Amino acid sequence: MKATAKAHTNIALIKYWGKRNEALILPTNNSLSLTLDGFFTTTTVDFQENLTQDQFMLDNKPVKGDSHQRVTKFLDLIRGLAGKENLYATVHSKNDVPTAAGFASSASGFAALAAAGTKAIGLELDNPELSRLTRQGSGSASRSIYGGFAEWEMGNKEDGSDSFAVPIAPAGHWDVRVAAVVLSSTMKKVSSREGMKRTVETSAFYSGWIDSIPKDLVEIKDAIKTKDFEKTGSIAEANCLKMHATTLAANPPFTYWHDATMRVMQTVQHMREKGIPAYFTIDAGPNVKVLYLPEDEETVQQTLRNIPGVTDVILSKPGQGISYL
Ligand code: 2P0
Repeated sequence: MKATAKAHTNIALIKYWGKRNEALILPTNNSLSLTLDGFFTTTTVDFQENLTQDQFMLDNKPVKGDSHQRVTKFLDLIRGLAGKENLYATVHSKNDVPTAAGFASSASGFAALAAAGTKAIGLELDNPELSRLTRQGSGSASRSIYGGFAEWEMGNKEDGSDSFAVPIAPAGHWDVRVAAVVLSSTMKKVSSREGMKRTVETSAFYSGWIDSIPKDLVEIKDAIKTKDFEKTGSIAEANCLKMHATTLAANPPFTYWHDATMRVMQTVQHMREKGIPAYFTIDAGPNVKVLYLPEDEETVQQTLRNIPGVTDVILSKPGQGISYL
């Protein structure tokens, strides 16, 4: 009972930042992302009758502790759905996500685990069902089921049955590019889980963040549909700034930005003043992702590489959704 699946990571243009239910991973707002071809996880799940517990290997190394626990808890959900509670598995995962690039490998990781695990145990889930399951491993992973642009609908039911991602436009719809700008100092003191929890519970700006999301979503979906790059980029950049503003108004306050983060943000804004359409977005860490168009690739890459504190720039195109190998 073995299956292998591949999933790509995604970058949120409208951020997921807050949970209304931590156990089920139910968000306080819809989010929207672009799946990226440059960063992916490949996972093989093999359920075997003779095993007495799950085994998890990441990049050929056995994993124990919290990460193993998170995988086992997720496999419990799959076993529950299949009615095979006593069937354990070996899980082999390979991450083609440069950790330094500041992408959470949890998005591609849980999407690949959900796809391979359900197939291996003999479940046939459609994409909404797979996304709903994947969400319970890691929220942002629910969007990685699809290629191109996807929206995670928060839903409003308490059991989470209406909280899953839907496709907005496939990878082939629009060739926008993303540069992952890697900074020399990437230490992060507040995890995204802890950061969003503290923000929901204490930030004076949290209600403003939530109130602003519906308009951002309507406008960015229209901009994606009509391939309006300036509009897409400016909404994404402003949404990112709002998310990060909530952390400054939390108690205790915190920020994911470093000095080099600010330098990259200012350089991107400066590129725009020079006529190059480029926009930034930042997740729960100091690294910056820059959206640009293919014709500006050389200029954008060179400009970003010249910023003090930048150690690498990794380029990516829109990526595909889940595939089975
Ligand atoms: C996002 N982030 O929309 C946002 C933007 C970080 C900033 O999703 O607790 O690893 O596993 O649901 O998905 C990071 O959070 O959190 C994240 P869990 P996840 O991509």
